Amino acid sequence: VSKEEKVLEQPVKKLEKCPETSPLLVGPLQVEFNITVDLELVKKENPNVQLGGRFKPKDCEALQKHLKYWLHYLHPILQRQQLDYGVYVIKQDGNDTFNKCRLLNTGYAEALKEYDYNCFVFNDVDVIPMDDRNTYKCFSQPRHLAVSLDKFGFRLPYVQCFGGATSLSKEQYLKINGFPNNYWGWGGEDDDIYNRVVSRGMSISRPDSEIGKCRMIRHNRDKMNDPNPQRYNLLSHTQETMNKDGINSLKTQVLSIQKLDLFTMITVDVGKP
Ligand code: BGN
Repeated sequence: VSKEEKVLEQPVKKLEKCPETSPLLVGPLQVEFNITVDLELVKKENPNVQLGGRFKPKDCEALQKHLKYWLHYLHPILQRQQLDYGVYVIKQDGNDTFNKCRLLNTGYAEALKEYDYNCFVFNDVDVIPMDDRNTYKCFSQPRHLAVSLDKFGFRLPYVQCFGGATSLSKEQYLKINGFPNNYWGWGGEDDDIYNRVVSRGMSISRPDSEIGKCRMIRHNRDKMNDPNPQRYNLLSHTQETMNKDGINSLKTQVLSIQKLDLFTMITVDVGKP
């Protein structure tokens, strides 16, 4: 997930440069001169190009700063864990209010179209495990992996906490009808998932607090990810809403699937609140 939901007191350092090799490149292109070109259409298809033909990448620092560290640490860990895995980065298109669970649900559905995965780890791009014995696999109960975050003083902030990085088998995920689609902005969606898990008779499994240590990359809150004032109300109705709201009611549009060197990038239109 390419937007994050945490606010931190520390000032964020200056934005870093884009990587030497852009992760967005697709390689060989078809170049033809017998097609009609409509400049109005070229303009529409390139909405980020400004007057005078100016362009400046704007999500570079997020993509690169967080994802680059995640890939650097996780790929070796996942291989040492001898997992049969794939990395999918699910990015919300546009600049409207963030909807994390729609992205996660879309990632689940798209990954399954490519391979018969039976386990799904949902990892915030800014959360990185500090011990490779924290196995990124599925357990007999849904697993909370990010149990001792540095930003919470390496302690679980509350027992129902189920955010940062979690794993659910396909069966466990389907049992809770996936994740809620109606949480916009920051907060509560992870607690809703917790409610779903418990209301289906499951419990949360966790590594111990030493093995479960994780670091979170410090950053300011993203634009369009303000705390959701509706989260308390939504959370009090999980039981009633979860059967009709979830993977069985997901309505997002996949805009692109890019196979890059170290991950598959899926860009998604999640709609608007
Ligand atoms: C909780 C948030 C979670 C968030 C954690 C950690 C809510 C719902 C109302 C009680 N839950 O308070 O979404 O992951 O903090 O930051 O705000």
